[in-house]
Amino acid sequence: MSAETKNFIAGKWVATGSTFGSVNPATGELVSRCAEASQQELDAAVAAACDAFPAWRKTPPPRRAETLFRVAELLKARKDDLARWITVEMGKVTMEARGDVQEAIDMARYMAGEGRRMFGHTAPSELPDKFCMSLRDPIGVVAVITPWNFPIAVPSWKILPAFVLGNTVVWKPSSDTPVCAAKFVEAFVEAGLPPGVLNLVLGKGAEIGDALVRHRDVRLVTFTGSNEVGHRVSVTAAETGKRCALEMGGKNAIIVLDDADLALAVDGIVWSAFGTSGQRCTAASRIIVHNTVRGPLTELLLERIKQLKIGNGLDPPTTVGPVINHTALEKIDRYVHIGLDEGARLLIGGERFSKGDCRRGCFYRPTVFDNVTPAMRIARDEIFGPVVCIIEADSLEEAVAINNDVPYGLVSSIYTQNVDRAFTAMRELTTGIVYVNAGTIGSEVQLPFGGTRGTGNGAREAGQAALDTFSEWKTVYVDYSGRLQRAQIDTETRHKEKPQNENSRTQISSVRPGPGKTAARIRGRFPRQQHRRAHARRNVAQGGHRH
Ligand code: UN1
Repeated sequence: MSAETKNFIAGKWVATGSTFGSVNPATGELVSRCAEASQQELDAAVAAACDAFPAWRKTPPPRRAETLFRVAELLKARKDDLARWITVEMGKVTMEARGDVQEAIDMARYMAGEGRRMFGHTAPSELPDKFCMSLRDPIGVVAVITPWNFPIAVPSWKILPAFVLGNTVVWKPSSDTPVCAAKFVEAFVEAGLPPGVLNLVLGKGAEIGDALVRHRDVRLVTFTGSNEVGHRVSVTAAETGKRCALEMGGKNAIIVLDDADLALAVDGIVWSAFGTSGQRCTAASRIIVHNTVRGPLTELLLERIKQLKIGNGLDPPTTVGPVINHTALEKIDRYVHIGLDEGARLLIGGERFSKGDCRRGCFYRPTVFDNVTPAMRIARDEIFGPVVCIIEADSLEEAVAINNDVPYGLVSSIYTQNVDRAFTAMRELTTGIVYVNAGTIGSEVQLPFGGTRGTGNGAREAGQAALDTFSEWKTVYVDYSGRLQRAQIDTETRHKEKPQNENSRTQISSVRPGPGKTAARIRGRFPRQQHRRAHARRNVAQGGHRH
């Protein structure tokens, strides 16, 4: 068990009057008592983030990035320890917990690299002697609200780009994984992040999370979690005039065509459907299979599922850990009964697993339904557990149509050995992420992550796209003509101008050093001041703006 887990505000760990417990889903044991933030701590956290913002935003980005590089090193040194906390607090098996930490290390390195890039754009102007560019500016105080299924990786997708771009953060992690959150914050503290740049508030979403989204000094809310809560976040953000980036549910499918390598497809299905016990927004919960290969695919799949080992994620042979809590367990069980009532056929699983030590935890058997039709609720709703539906299709076109016809649009995958079909699918699948000959999980930090339809609101995380989510574009026009130049207006008259006289600027600028002439001598012939005076005279004579 860990000592009491506290809030982190303005560079200090802060206890409060009331606490809540974090519980190990594999054993039911208490992991830590955690200090629950009230409105008072929330206000202090937002005030600290506001106060820290001016200096942090003016810190040169390469300096900000140095802190991120140090965070990467600290996470790397603590990978085993952090992974252990992840398994203890949310249940995923050790190998996956290490992947969770690795994803944050990768993101820290990638975003730290942005400290020396963070490219803006230059574009030509329609007017002479005018320079145009766009630059990235931070937004201000960012509210970061994160789920329990990736207690380190998902927060890193939000906090690291926010920081390199010069924002400050108030972070409310899931109340199921507060210890992992505090451990992540420790890495930032040791990396030398200035006080107030990162603040942590612990508590329930409905209370402290809602107050954070509502807070008038928060400029951007970035949220990953359920559609139900995401919708509320989005309404509150709109009411209070904030930007908001949402990452929500999925009902991801793997399409298996009749020319697919079936053994490879089964590897992808087992990993995508039962990895993290199906508790990824990227998990595969639908298999859309060509009817001619449904039999052999199902047989291979059931064979592989029988080899999975359910148990505590800390035990090396375990391949499927617990689900997060009893509420999740009940929801999964409820959906299994909905599936049976709808007429789907249960092939394996469909019940809790409570053998031996598992009786104390929240375990559910990997579950497969077939005879599922696209209209059934188990084929449309996000269950967020180890449950997968097999749906038949007669063609690529039908498979794609079934894939696209759900309220979510995060990931789809297709197994085929035909390059024409693969490219057709890449074009026609309407999800934010598409895999060919790989399952639905395995996103990498250097590419955009996010989905269409009910999965999100268009914002993306990771990759270069994250920079747009966490910054404002500032467009800068520099007019060095020394006169009023009107965009869209003075562009029209220029081509009608009469040939210019001897003193005109065009002539000046057209002089090039010829043989025996040097640039310095030419500058000497047309000194700056003389040039300006000539301009001023012409401007007066010609009524202002023209040459
Ligand atoms: C999530 O499920 O919330 O591709 C994130 C993946 C991981 C990220 C998952 N890299 O499954």
